[in-house]
Amino acid sequence: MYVLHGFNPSPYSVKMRAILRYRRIPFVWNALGNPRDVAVAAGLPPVIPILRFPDGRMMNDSTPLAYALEREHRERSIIPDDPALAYLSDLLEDFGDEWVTKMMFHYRWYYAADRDFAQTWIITSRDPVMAADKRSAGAKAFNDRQVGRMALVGCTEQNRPIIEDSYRFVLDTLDRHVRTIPFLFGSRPSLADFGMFGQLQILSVDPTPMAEMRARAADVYCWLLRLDDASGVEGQWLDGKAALPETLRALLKHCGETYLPFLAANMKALRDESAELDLDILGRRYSQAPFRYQGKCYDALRKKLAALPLDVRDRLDPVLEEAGCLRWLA
Ligand SMILES: N[C@@H](CCC(=O)N[C@@H](CS)C(=O)NCC(=O)O)C(=O)O
Repeated sequence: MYVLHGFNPSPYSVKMRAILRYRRIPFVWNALGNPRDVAVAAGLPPVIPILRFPDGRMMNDSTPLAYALEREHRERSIIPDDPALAYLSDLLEDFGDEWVTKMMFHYRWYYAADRDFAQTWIITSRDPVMAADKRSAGAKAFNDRQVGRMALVGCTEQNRPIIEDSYRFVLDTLDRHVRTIPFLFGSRPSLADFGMFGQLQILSVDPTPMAEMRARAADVYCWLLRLDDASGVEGQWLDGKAALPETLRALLKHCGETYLPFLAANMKALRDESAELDLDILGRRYSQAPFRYQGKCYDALRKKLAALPLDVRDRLDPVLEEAGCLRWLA
């Protein structure tokens, strides 16, 4: 049996749990104690979730984990059959994991109502029954640690309007999309759906972004409820040779205006060993310190595109070009 060590307030944990459920892979959801300790004890990077395979292997990092499951299980793959759509799914998954996460982190730790709720959610996920003084000390320590990390991930007062505008754009566009097509790439969910799901599921619980989502994009809220356990879904991929739906093109264009230029500026800052990157995003100045992991993400996206056969590139490049993504990826 697989064991998934994670916890409910963690976007990447609920992402992996939804993948395992959709794929009908039996697993135990182990959300007790501090799952981060499980990673450390296994000699893995200290991030959650961690998946224990039936043969005892332990692994973390949700994207490589999703691909490891693809190698072990053929049925109910979350990678579109068409290699051009598979690339777009990888791109939108990464956008979810690495850009939408800024929205998740910002809303959770910026507004007082969200900070208060997050403290309760996190502390009770570790231990629901704690002595009052231990509970408030633990909640405060976690709050202070996360608030102290906000600038590190770009969640600053300066960047706030960009992050909030981008949240509203994603909500509006996804809302239109799921009214016509059940999931991003057809009537079955892709890796991209799960990447977006992880972050948006948390945003659908934390009070400020939840209110915004319910008022503005109720269909997205309902899509999240469906995707949390999609074990009953049997669907088809979109035809990779047909024109992409307008809503997908709009999401890609947004990625080309926000996340991809950010990745390029981040890479340049890493190479130049600069303390800060800054660039214009959605008409405003965005800055933060460079982030090494996102340098790896950028490299992976570029290498994946470069490795695709020419006949796939002939179909994919015009789509990426029209969306303003190609100049960042090729
Ligand atoms: N790229 C990783 C990211 C995992 C991640 O950042 N997890 C967060 C919690 S959602 C974490 O463990 N952060 C470290 C910490 O809080 O100490 C993935 O896709 O799984």
